[in-house]
Formats: sequence, C-alpha cells, structure tokens
Amino acid sequence: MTDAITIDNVIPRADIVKRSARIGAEIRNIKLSGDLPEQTIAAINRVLLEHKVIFFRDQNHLDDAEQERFAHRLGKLVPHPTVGATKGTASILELDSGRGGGRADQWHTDVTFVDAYPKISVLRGVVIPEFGGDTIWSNTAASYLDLPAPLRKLADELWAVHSNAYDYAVKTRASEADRKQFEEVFTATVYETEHPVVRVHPETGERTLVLGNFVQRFVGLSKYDSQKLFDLFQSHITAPENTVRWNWRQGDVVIWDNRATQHYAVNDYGDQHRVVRRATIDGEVPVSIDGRSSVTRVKAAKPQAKAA
Ligand SMILES: O=C(O)CCC(=O)C(=O)O
Ligand SMILES: [Fe+2]
Repeated sequence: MTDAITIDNVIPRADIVKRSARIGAEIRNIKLSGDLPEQTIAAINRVLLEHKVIFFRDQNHLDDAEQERFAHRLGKLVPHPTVGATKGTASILELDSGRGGGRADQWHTDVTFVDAYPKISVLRGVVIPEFGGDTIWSNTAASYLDLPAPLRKLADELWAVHSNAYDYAVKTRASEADRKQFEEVFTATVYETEHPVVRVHPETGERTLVLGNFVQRFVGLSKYDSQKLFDLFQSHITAPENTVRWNWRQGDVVIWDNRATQHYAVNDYGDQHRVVRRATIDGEVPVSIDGRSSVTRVKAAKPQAKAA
C-alpha cells in the first residue's frame, strides 16, 4: 500500500469523508479502544491535525473507562480545573442538559482561562435527543487566514485576558437556578490568564486565533472597545464557511483539536434529555508569533459565602 491511498499505511483514504471544505472529517470503519496499534493512533492524530475535528459513528461499545483508555493514547488526561472529574475517572466531564452548565450554547475553546489549556477533547454521545442538539465547530486557523490583512495584523499584536469569572447571566440561556449552582462550582477558583490572540500551533506551525467566551477584554483596551473588537473577530471565526455541524447519534465520538477550533452546542432541543461526556487531554502553554508565552495573572480561591 502507498501513502497515496492510505494515511500512515493504516487508514484508507476512502474511509476519511470530509464534511466541509475547511473543517471536519468522518473516519469510518475504526473501532476506538485503548488497544489500537500505535500506527493507528498516529494516523488518527494526523487526520485530526489536518481536519481539526473528526467524527466516529457507532462507538456504542465504549464506556467511560474505555473512552479514557482510548483518549489517554492521545496524551495525558486532565480533569477540569474547577469542576473536577466524574467519580472514578481521571478526566471525564459530563454535560447533562438537565443540570447547570450542561448546555454549552456559547462559542468557546475549552478551558482557555488557564495557561496550558487542553489540546484535545474527546466527546461521546451518551443520551441524544430525537431532534436538535447538534454541535458546531469552527476552524480558527482558517479564520485567521481569511481575515482581511489589516485585521490579521491587529490580531498578531493583541493579547486578551481570559477568565472563568464572567457574567453568566449575559452569556447563557440557562435558567436562573441552574446558572447559580453551576457558577458557584465553576468559579470556586478564579483564574485570569493572558493569551496572545494569535498562537503558533505547536504541531502544525499554523497560526490560530485564541478567543471565545472566556475572553474578558483585550490587554490595553477598555471593556467597551474590547467588546466591539471581540464581536468583530468572533464574527469572522464563526462565519458559516469556517464551520462544520454534526448531528449526533448515541455512541458517536467526536475529537477536536482544541488549539485550532471553537465550538458551540446548539440549544434547540427544548426539554429533551441530552448527555455527552468529555475526556480531556492536557495542552501546552500557547506561544505568540514573536515567541512569548501565555501568563496566568490570577489564580485565587473564591471566599465561601457565609451562612447568615
Ligand atoms: O454539548 C456539546 O455538544 C459540547 C459540549 C462542550 O462544549 C464540551 O464538551 O466541551
Ligand atoms: Fe466545550
């Protein structure tokens, strides 16, 4: 077999089905497990770097443990810094539509409020509604390249402050009670981290935009100017041409390169139940195009509210 028809001599090209020109491919005929040969893992990683998000149908054989055994082959598992991991797992974060924080209906890159935020997320569809509940990903390398030159130049020089402590009421459509309970856990430790708006991808060398819902403001700009500029950049990132949309079935697994994407879970399934579980792989501290690293400025335990 030659490389012309296979990836790394293991995945036939015919089993890689692109889902849009700029982002997303489905990989067929692979049964994910912790026991896959090293060559297959390397090939999956290569396809991931190229397409940014990859989709696998029919992985109903996976439970939390096997999902993590597979994910661990892609790197070191890391729990969510404030929410932690589901009991008995190293990193699994469950998103349940019936609970606070369970509907990720905002454009974001996972956990950018810390410096070395995760490089890869591996998400499994556990309970999928009959209609709605798709997830959308956007390619932040393609959207950088697609920026008009003056905006690209501006992005190259800008840094942004990311935090997990933001006004949840403004940014989510969840109910008041859900929001409060979630917010308390999610912000038990408050982080503020400065990232370059443009980072150099450590594996591909591509320039990618680092923005999304954890951004509070740009360094050196007022909140007011920051908001307008943020909206402008986000509108380029989320342009439909830079995105791909996945209609989940139970047992699907989706893997994204969290260094080169944002995503949004569409909240259009009403009160149907939806559960997805995410295993997360530790990332590297981002580096700007002029070689400077991201810095965490604040990491502070929030004082507990005293009972009256
Ligand atoms: O619910 C989804 O489809 C995506 C949830 C999400 O943002 C995540 O798992 O990081
Ligand atoms: Fe997410």
